[in-house]
Amino acid sequence: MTTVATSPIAGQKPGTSGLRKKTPVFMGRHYLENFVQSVFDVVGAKDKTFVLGGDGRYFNDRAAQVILRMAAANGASRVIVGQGAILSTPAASHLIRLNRTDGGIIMSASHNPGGPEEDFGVKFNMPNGGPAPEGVTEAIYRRTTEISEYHIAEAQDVDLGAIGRHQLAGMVVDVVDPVADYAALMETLFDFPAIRAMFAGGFRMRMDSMCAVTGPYAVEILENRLGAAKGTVVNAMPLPDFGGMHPDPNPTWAKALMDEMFGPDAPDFGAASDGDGDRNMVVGRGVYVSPSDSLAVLAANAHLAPGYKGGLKGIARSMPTSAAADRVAEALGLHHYETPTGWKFFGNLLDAGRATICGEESFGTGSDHVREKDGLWAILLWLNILAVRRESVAQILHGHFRRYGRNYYSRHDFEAIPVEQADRMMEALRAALPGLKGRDFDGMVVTHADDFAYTDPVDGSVSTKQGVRVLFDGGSRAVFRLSGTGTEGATLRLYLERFVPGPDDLSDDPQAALAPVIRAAHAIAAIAAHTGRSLPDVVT
Ligand code: VG1
Ligand code: CO
Repeated sequence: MTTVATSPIAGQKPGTSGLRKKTPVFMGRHYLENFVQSVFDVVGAKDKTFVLGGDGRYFNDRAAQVILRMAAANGASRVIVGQGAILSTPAASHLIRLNRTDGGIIMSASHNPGGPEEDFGVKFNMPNGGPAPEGVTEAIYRRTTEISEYHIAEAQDVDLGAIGRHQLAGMVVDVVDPVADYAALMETLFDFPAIRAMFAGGFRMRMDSMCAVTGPYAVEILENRLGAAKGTVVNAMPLPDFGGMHPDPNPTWAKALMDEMFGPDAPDFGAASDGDGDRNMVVGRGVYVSPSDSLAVLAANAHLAPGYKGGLKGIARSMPTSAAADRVAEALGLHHYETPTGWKFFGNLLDAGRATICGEESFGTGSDHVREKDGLWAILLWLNILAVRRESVAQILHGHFRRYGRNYYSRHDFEAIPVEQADRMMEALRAALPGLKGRDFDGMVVTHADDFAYTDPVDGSVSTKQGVRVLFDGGSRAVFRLSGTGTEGATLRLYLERFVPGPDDLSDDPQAALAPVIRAAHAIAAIAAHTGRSLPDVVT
């Protein structure tokens, strides 16, 4: 064992989901080591068991060896690692729970591009399988500012390609199949025979794994176990640079899938997932399903899947997510919850049995089967619903709007804004909040404006400054917040929503339906004046 003297490195503050930095930063002297030692200092490693895996991006394999040697030197008794150091985020969450471990370390920067000049990330998940709550991430951050040494074993690499038990400086390393336990869990939740029969009957699907971690999972589950045609899953091989793709499942980055689903020979159902497999985009033939609508449809139909036939305990959504799911909860007589952005805020609700299904507008949906959002889970639940209802995605979606009304929704991202400009804009916006109520922006009258704060109903912890929301007469809304996952400048996220009850006489173009809200939002925040931007970089 070696103890290495080190000194704090600035800027290791974790964001919405763990710590993300440029790969060269992570590969820099003592950087990864400082963060990992800070995690072990805060959560304790002696005699503990952890899960370890990542999304396969550049540096994943090297970082895994470093983390294993550090776990050994810090006294951990056992680490369960996905073969090849691969684990999707939901599969890691499941392994943490299944093996009753003391938590896990997941190497991923999720949807951020991977490669020598792109992004890397590390996050710690708790024994419940979920992302560390704010209190723990803050403690880890504080530790990185005072750290003076880390511990690492002097040892050769463990052969992470070989499934089975290995030894590393007195610690057990169990290399496991990354897919098997996860696939078995999915079989307990969904009606595999019904979905298999649907595929056997000619149902066609396209799954775009975007050269990220879901490839092996999707091939095993969709093609091998459910009988989808060979080749249904494309970009199925996880690559260190994601094949140059941006593994963010949205219409901009999953354009090839969108083109196919809107093209002449479109399959019945299309889906894509992100870098670490926790998010999903769902597309029908000629119809895009917005993530907020997907959450609402899944919640309304979950009882059709065996794992949820007893009904739901409650539904939770992040604040910027549209209120479509709230309408379903109200119709079902269920509690609904509004949390800050980031899956860590759902953990207590799931643990306490207050919510069964959760979702975010950013293509994340999941349930209490793990403590992370789960891309393939959402795709399988959609397949289960399609198999039972025997309707198309478009029919299901339109039926849903007829019954519950429609929450038109879009998110506009303004990327790589100089941090000072973005901060000044948010500051000015916050200062203007008290005077906004009652003001009329071209027919859009403000009924309420605040900076979202959340009190966790289970442990009472309070999170403030979670995004500025401006509500308008008639159920429209604009939300402004800065991203906590970017690694370059600031990203402004502008979330736009407009509710139309009953029969829908608006066009099918959400941007057109939202035009008055978009205009009001720009006027209120003076986005162009502060940032020089009047058009977003990414629209979802
Ligand atoms: C984004 C999304 C948020 C999600 C987070 C992590 O955060 O908006 O909903 O939970 O990414 O997702 P931000 O702070 O950039 O808006 V993942 O799949 O990238 O770990
Ligand atoms: Co992700």
